[in-house]
Amino acid sequence: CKGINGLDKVVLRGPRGSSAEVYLYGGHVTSWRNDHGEELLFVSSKAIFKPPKAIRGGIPICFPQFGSHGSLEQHGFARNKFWSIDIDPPPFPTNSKSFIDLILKPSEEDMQKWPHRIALGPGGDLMLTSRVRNTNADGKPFTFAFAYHTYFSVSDISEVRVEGLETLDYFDNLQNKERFTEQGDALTFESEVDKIYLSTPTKIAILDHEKKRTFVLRKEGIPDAVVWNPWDKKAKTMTDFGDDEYMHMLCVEAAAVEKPITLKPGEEWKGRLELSAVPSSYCSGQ
Ligand code: TA6
Repeated sequence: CKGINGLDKVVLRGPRGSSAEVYLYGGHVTSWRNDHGEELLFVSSKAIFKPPKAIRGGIPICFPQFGSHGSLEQHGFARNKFWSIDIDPPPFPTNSKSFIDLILKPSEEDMQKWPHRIALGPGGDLMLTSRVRNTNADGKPFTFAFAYHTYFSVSDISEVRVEGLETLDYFDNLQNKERFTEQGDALTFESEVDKIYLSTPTKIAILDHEKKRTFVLRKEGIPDAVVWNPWDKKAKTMTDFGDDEYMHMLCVEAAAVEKPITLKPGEEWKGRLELSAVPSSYCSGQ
């Protein structure tokens, strides 16, 4: 169905009786609601739904690079492009009856194409799977970085903990991307954070005290994780971000950044992220 500014909006719905829903603009998930219809993703009230500006929130796909590499556009072109429905998708394992297959082709004549499946699972889980195959006929390898830049909606960032990244090494984007080692406790937040955690476990948990809710990320083929909150000062510099919205969001992003992925001709990479939101009895300060 037609969405904002002509961007095709697609809606995935959960099974009968469930209010689970996923909204998509192109390859960009902009809403994920649980069985009770509660919104689980953050999208700024000032988000711009008009390419080439990426929508501020939801799950932008950063591809084929992460970050700004000089003249290349920040976080790659994928999140600013129009995607199309893939009528001949490759096999994607899914136990969901509610899914959509999309394809990103940078241009008609370009041989490269990147299939992507978004599925709403039986319990309202959200599954994203992306495939990248090197179809270069000239024998050249294809190297890329990747991230599902996920904006989670939280009640109050000062009462959120992240578990699963303790003791890991990370690059700190706020300290010249220098490498540090995380301390042994769960992460808590009281100022701007912009860290790329390296070779993280498959499972990462984000505990929201007030909502008594835990987001669980399970990822395959995507070794790193970026944690980002702009906090107040940085938020004020972003025209598509409300001044106090930083209190109600946290980005925890499944990413392949430290070691970009290189595919020889004919080789394929598959990345998969499964998100769930479960009730939790976490008490802050535990
Ligand atoms: O996810 C971390 C990050 O790379 C931050 O450095 C910040 O730039 C954020 O992405 C948002 O980037 P964007 O281009 O969407 O404004």
